[in-house]
Amino acid sequence: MSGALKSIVVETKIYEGQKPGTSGLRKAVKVFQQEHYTENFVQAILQATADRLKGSTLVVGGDGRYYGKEAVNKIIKIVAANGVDKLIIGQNGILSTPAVSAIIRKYKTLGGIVLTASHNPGGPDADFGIKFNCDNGGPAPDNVTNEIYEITRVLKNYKIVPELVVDIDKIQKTTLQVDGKDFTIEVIDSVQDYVELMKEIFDFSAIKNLLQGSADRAPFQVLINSLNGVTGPYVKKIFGEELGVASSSLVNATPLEDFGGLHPDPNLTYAADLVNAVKNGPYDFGAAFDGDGDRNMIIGEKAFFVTPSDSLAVLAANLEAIPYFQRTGVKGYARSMPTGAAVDRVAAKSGVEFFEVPTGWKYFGNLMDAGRLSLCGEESFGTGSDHIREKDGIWASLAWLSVIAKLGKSIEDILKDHWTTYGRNFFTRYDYENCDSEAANKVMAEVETKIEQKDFVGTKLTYENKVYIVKEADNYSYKDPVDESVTTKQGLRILFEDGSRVIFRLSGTGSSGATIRLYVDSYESDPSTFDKDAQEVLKPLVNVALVLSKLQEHTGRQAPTVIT
Ligand code: VG1
Ligand code: CO
Repeated sequence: MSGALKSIVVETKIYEGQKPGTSGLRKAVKVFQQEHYTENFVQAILQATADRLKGSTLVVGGDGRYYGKEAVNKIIKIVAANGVDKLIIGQNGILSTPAVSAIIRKYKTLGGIVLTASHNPGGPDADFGIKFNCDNGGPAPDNVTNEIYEITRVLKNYKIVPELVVDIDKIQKTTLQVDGKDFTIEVIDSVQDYVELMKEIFDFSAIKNLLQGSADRAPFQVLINSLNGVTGPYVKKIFGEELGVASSSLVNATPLEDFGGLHPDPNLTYAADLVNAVKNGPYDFGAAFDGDGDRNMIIGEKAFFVTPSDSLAVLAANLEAIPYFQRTGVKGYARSMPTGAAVDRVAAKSGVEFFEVPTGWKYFGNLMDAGRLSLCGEESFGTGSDHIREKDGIWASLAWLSVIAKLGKSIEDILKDHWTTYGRNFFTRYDYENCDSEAANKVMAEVETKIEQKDFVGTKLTYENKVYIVKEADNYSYKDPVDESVTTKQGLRILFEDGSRVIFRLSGTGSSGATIRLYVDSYESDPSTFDKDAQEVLKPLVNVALVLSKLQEHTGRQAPTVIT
């Protein structure tokens, strides 16, 4: 390809429903494959950046799922036609979500396009997704995604350079002439920038010493499962090459277009292989990550499960184990609203500022940008810090290994000590996936009608001999302390006098039907309860929630699809 390239304008047709959810636009691959569908959405993203687009640099990459490369090739052509100066592309179209965030920040780009449906399955009959991250490296906030959506509803055409073809499998930098001006394409190593960042944040030699053991201490054995998602190459580089972990302990570490048929969601159900291997094997530590690498699950010896809410709290209490925080200090902690409240107690004890935000990582960004937030997390296996503006699975596993190296204890002992100091928040989430939308709406309406009744506060809800008195109930809304924007209808909450909480939300990441999420959180300070099974402790509250919502009646579901 040589000489001058020219853009053309393609008349298009409008597609309904290009509304980004909790994290980008997620639909079946077949939906994205429709003529103009992907092009429309990409053009809308670019138009939403308005006058900042001309002369800018953008990043693109994704989790390697089916349709990713085709989407990259389309994006190259559309970006070139819209007056962008430079496009940075992960080799083979591969970049984890945290890596995109890191690259946006490092090279000060206008933003990045992330090609992923995250933890949703991949392949020709599964899901694809497109997400836009802004110049702070974080997921576009609501005002930007609303703008993108509004543009998709009126879009008449898009611009494209049909002849522009680039080999994205080869690391290279090329400058071409497009419409009489320079357009540069840089295909970069997918892992290098991210690995450099991790080495600045963590003490790799301390972690390596832990993993390799010494004369008086056995090696600390880890098993890392990438679920055939994007983290494979990052894991091989960091855990394999840098930290010396044997490749036999780094499993499913090659990104596959269909994740090898796995559901790349690191929880007890979908990462059961990891759980079983750690339960029956010699391992001290197990970690799994989701398709795009922003989620993590951490388990200890014999598959001792660390709930994400506890994981956040333990890291909060031990941040001084990590060199990055020794340098920056600890500015604040935050969690999403449904996340178990364990970190609240660490914040209260240490006097560090604390925030509760709606579900979705985009709500943490403003607080981080304002220098008020260092560490945050979500119950959905998301943990991260202000080193970037996305949650970060590999970061979380390195953070845990740093804490373990510092404390010299097993994961189980670290958790038990934590509960002894702070008490224990028991947490569970029930997911009812792929319900009929109408039925799911009925469940939500049932709860909303009840909690709106004037005398609902003070109501006693009972299960066997347990009595819960309603202290407060609402449809959660949030006012951002930085820009004062208000976000409403973020989940139905029932707060009880003893501090327990029950929350109902509809998922915003599915591609069809509706997923109902029921979150239950309660606090115990009595040490004799700490060893109990969370399901047993929370059973009365779960039942109260099921009766109140008539969930089983409305949906016909006797049991959830996934229990966390
Ligand atoms: C889910 C999680 C939420 C998370 C989001 C994106 O959203 O509950 O906490 O931020 O996924 O994660 P929802 O609307 O389905 O509950 V990821 O790793 O899929 O980008
Ligand atoms: Co993800």
